Amino acid sequence: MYHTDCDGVCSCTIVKKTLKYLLGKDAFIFTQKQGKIAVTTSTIKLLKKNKINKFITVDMAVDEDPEKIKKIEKFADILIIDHHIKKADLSSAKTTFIKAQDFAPGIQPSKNPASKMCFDLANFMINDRKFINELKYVSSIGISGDMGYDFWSEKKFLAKESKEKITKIDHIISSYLSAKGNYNTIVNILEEEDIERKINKLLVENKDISKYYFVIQKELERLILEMEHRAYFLKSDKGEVKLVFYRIKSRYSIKSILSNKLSSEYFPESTVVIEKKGGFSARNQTFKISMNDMVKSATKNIDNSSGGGHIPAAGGYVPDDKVDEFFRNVVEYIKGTF
Ligand SMILES: [Mn+2]
Repeated sequence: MYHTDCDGVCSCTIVKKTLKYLLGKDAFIFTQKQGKIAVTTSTIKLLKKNKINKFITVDMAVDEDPEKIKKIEKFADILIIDHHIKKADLSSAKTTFIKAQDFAPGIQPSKNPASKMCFDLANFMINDRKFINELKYVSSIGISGDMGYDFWSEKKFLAKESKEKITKIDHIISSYLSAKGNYNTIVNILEEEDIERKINKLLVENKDISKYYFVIQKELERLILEMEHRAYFLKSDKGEVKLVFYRIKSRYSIKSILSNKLSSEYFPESTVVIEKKGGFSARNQTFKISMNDMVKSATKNIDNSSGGGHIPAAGGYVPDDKVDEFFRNVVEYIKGTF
């Protein structure tokens, strides 16, 4: 089970290929609905119905709801590989729980995408250079998706000169996921043997996939054009923008792409929150304000809400009629930081 974003798709591909390599078995792969970051009740039913007795989750904050994991432990062994900030310790006789903050304590967990962790774990077990390089290539796309490329090229894990090409592939994949949501389609492409050589043909020049890049770019342009009069801007006495809170309407799952873009290109010093139908995506890449803490605090008194993530990025959900309350809580929180 994998997260519905580029890092999730790449993590899933790495684990699926590794299982095939080591055991000769093809894993059954699936996602939950966008934004459902802990295990849902329907997932437990699905696993039971298919008599699954080995369950692996990647890039999912399943520790947000430990009870659901306890239920799955009754019929399956579990492996959890994730880099969201730890909320509960799920380690047990049945569950192997690997969080970035324990796996690599010296590295900011948000900079250690699940694809990088999955790659490192596979690398411990496999000596085949060619196979490992294929996994590394897939991990580079996932790392780019979680905005970790520069960090890992400074650490000499990734090549600086490949950044442009990998970023482009990441953007094509992320656009396809947000417009179409056929996550397994991308995994099926990325798991191809020799994918680095084939990726132009299978993805970049494949119009059924890459056309969505332009669809999403156009939608981003529209939303950015309308932002000036639709978004709320909280400013300091000196006139610096401290918070952009933007409620959008769009037919695409575009919140995190938009918040990434606004935060990196327009408001690198501010907090950016994008909300659509109660779902939200928050970003602040200064690392001075934790989005995880902000979101937890702003949702804590709202029933049926959820939220959390990383220091620079977090997401979650509040019921539609509670968005105003959530908005006020976010404004109060940011006011308390300057
Ligand atoms: Mn991730």
